[in-house]
Amino acid sequence: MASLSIASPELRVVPGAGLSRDLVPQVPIAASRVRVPSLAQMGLRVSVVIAALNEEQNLPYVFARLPEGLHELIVVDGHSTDNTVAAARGLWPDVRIVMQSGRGKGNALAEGFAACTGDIVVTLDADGSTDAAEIPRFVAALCSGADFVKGSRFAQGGASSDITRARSLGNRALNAIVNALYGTRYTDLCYGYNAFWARCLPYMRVDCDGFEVETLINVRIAKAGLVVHEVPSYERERIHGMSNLNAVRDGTRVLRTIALERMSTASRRSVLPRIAYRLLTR
Ligand SMILES: Nc1nc2c(ncn2[C@@H]2O[C@H](COP(=O)(O)OP(=O)(O)OP(=O)(O)O)[C@@H](O)[C@H]2O)c(=O)[nH]1
Ligand SMILES: [Mg+2]
Repeated sequence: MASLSIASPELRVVPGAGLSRDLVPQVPIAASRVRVPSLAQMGLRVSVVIAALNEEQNLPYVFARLPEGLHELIVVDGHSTDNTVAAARGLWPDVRIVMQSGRGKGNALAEGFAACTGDIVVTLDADGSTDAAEIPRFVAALCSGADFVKGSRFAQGGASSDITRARSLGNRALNAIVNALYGTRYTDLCYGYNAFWARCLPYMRVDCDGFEVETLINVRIAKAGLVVHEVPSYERERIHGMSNLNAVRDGTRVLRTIALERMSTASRRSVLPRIAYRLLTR
């Protein structure tokens, strides 16, 4: 793991062509199977982890954009009450289904990560908002020297037709806090489209339940001093169904996570942060 440890976190936005909106799936799976260069030919075992809660109707769009040559596709089902699991199996016969034991996206990703057997792990959403056809660009950034590759809607070439103005402002404020605390240059702390070498998992130790999971991962990656690249990503609106995110509730959880992570570091050095940390985690 020595190669992962560097003195200070380095965050670079990887230059790349702007994302075409043509990448956004408009038609169901049968009509839109997209050919992209084989990841298997590159000799990389890429595991894709998708947390899904009642996404039966969106899975055809999501799976249609998956590149060929994946090592494994893992869908972590969050006790869906629709036919998410059957739909996944019907669309992708080799899919590995993980039935999450707890609740929330954080718990789902933790259990999905535990099931991964690939060299590279990619996370994306099941609601059709993230485009799986972008995966090769994430993998290319990992191969060019990054330990962790963050998708960013706000890096040059990225965009979102989904995020509201209020959420965008909140995200920007949270970026600013984390960047000030850790000397990073994250532009999109709360985005669920990311990729990393599986060897980074011990640094993440995902142990949260909810939508604060991306923040927790980003902060722990920064604390470990791993090399982070950002790649521009285009997010569209969820295709079917309702969002599970509540901006105030989940924004508060993100803030609490940032505070706890900071105190857990500080508490190793002095008494007051240790007391505050214990009170907050009781
Ligand atoms: N397994 C599992 N998946 C979840 C859970 N909550 C959300 N997800 C999935 O996590 C992904 C992101 O959730 P969304 O509800 O789309 O939230 P969001 O993308 O942050 O918010 P929007 O931009 O409003 O869509 C989707 O694929 C959901 O199906 C959960 O408790 N368990
Ligand atoms: Mg969504």
